Amino acid sequence: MDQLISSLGNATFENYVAADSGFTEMAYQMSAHVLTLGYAIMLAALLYFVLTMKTVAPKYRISSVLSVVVMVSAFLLLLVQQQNWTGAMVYDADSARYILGDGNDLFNNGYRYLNWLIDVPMLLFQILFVVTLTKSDFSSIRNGFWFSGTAMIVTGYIGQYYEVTSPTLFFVWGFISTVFFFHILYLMKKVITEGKEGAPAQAQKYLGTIWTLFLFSWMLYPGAYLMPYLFGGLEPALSETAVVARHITYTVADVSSKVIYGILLTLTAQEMSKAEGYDYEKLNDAI
Ligand code: RET
Repeated sequence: MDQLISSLGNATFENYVAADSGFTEMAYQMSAHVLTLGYAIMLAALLYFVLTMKTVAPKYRISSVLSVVVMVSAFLLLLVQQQNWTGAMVYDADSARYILGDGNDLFNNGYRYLNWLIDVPMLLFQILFVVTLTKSDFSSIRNGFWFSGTAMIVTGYIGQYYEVTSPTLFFVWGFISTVFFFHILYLMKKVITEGKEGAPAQAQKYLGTIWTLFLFSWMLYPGAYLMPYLFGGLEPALSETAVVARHITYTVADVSSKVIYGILLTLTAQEMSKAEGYDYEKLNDAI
């Protein structure tokens, strides 16, 4: 077993736990189930965004289109992520544990990071198609979102390879990523504050909720990145609880930051559409 551990190199801590103690039935299955729940929700929500497209005035529909793009990409990548989990582990009857299978892929969260490369810019652009900026320049905010979003993910993607082998590199890359994250939070706060000005009262309330949801759901990602250390202190914890906690955290974060966020933007756009004379509840079926 120790020899196996020493040959794991830059593999993420999930593999080290598999090689060290293996996973109990409960830890393995809960992980598989929560990963499955993740992609199933994306497919279901895809239908919501397609079917509600016409409940908002045409100029807001790009927001729904972006949600559709996010759902398709998240569905596919989360499906692959789930298969990566079940493909990497095998059941070992001798120890009654799930351990690393031989010859297959190891487990890696990288699919998620690559998914974010598509979804993070889309989610950030999305709100720009719903709100009207009163002071800031649309293209400079858009470029800031794109630049910092991409830089945050690429630096975090590099850092996650070192979560077991080099805590120093893991924290340095994580820190650089966090600087870009703060820039995104700053820009988003600005967009929401300006967006509230002149918006109907109910839309303002939704925008307030979107900011709270944004803070909560986006903070979960660095929490999941840190998970082996949240359970282990200065050393990464080889704990199956930490593995399951990471899968659950990512899934809650994905559902909140993509699906609930998209629904709240749809509701905001519906209110704004109504205020501009486009009330879907009063339209006839021909439209
Ligand atoms: C990383 C690395 C550690 C430091 C920070 C991170 C932030 C990640 C975030 C990801 C958001 C992803 C979303 C995906 C939706 O599809 C990269 C984990 C700060 C905020 C919203």
